[in-house]
Amino acid sequence: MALLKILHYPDTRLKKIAVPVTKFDRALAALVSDMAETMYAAPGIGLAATQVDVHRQVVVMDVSEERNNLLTLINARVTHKEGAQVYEEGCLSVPGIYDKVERAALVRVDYVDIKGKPCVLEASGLLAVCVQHELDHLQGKVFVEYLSPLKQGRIRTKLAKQAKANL
Ligand code: K1U
Ligand code: ZN
Repeated sequence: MALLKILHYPDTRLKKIAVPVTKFDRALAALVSDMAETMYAAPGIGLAATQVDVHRQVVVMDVSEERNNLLTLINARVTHKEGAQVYEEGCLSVPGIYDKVERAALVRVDYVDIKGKPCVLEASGLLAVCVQHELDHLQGKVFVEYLSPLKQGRIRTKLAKQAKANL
């Protein structure tokens, strides 16, 4: 197992669109295991492969209090969205920034598990927020893109300062 490096906004690699997984092999299992370890260590409640510079449709999530309910979504597609909710989101690729984003309240998602078995997830509340946030990453979208251009500019300046300070 290994901790992976998480890309930080506005790294252009976060804009890449992930391709579907076609091989359900040991390399995929190792990627999922490393992503889960990286998410738990961060700590976070989700991580998309895009954030670790792997451009394949792989997401790990765990929104449980006990941190013992790992969900792995591969080749996920939202098939139904309903209602709206606003949640103050964070992102491991945008450290220290939290802001409100409106998303669907309920989502139904078709995906396959790590063995390629078809599954369906129905999610509401934080899980629904997290699914939508992670699937956005796979499409090259970071949550700050829902914010005003003014806020996005401030976030870029703040993160550039942080990056300079960490050199
Ligand atoms: O995708 C990511 O960058 C992970 C992100 C997921 C997320 C958080 C909040 C709303 C939507 C999506 C995070 O996990 S940020 C860290 C965080 O929220 C958290 C960390 C530890 C415990 C509880 C929350
Ligand atoms: Zn994120």
